[in-house]
Amino acid sequence: MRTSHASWTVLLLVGVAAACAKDSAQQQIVAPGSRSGGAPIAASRSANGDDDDSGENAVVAIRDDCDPSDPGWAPSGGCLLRHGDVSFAEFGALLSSPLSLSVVGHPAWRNDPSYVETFPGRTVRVRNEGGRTHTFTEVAQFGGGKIPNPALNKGLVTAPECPSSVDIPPGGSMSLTLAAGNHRFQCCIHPWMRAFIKVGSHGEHEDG
Ligand SMILES: [Cu+2]
Repeated sequence: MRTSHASWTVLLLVGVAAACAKDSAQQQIVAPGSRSGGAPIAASRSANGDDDDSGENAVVAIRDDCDPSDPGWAPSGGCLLRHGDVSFAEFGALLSSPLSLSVVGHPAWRNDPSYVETFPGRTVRVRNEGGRTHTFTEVAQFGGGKIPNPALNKGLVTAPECPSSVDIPPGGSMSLTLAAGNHRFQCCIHPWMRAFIKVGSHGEHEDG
C-alpha cells in the first residue's frame, strides 16, 4: 500500500513537472489521503466566512454524483462516492441531446464554482470531491478531452493540452498559483466540466 501510494505520487510529480514547463501556472497535485491533501478545503473556506476579498485563497470542488451501488461504473474505475444517485445508464443518456450537435454531459459532473475571481499570489485549491477520476487542466481554448470515446467528445476538437493532462483521482487535490489574467480550465475526461478563473491585477475589486 505504501509502495503504490509513493509511486502514484511520483507519477503525479512527473506530470506536474511537465505541465509546469509549458504553463505559466504553478501547480502542485496531492495524492488522496496524504497529509497535505486532506481536510483543509472546507476549513479554509469557513475560516472567517468571507469571500475572495478577505485575502483567503479560492477553492474549487470537482464534483460528480455517481451511484456506488451501480455495477455499471466498475469497468471504468468504479465509483468511490459513499452516496450518489446517478447510474451509469443515466450518465450515458445525458451525454447528448437531440437538440445539440455537441456533447451536453450530465450536469452533476461539474466544477463548483465554475467561475472564480481571485488575485495574483493567492492560491486556488482544487479538490476532487467526486467518485470518479477527473482532470482540471488549463487550456488555451475549451475543447474535447483525451478519452477515445466519441460520445464524451461529440462535436469537439481535442484540446491540445488534454492528451498529457494529469488525472486527479477521487480525494486528490491540487494547488494553483496563477498569473494575472483569464484562465480556462476543463476536465479532459468530461469536457463539459469547465471553469474560468479570472485573476485580477490589483489587490481588490475594481468598480464596474
Ligand atoms: Cu471529469
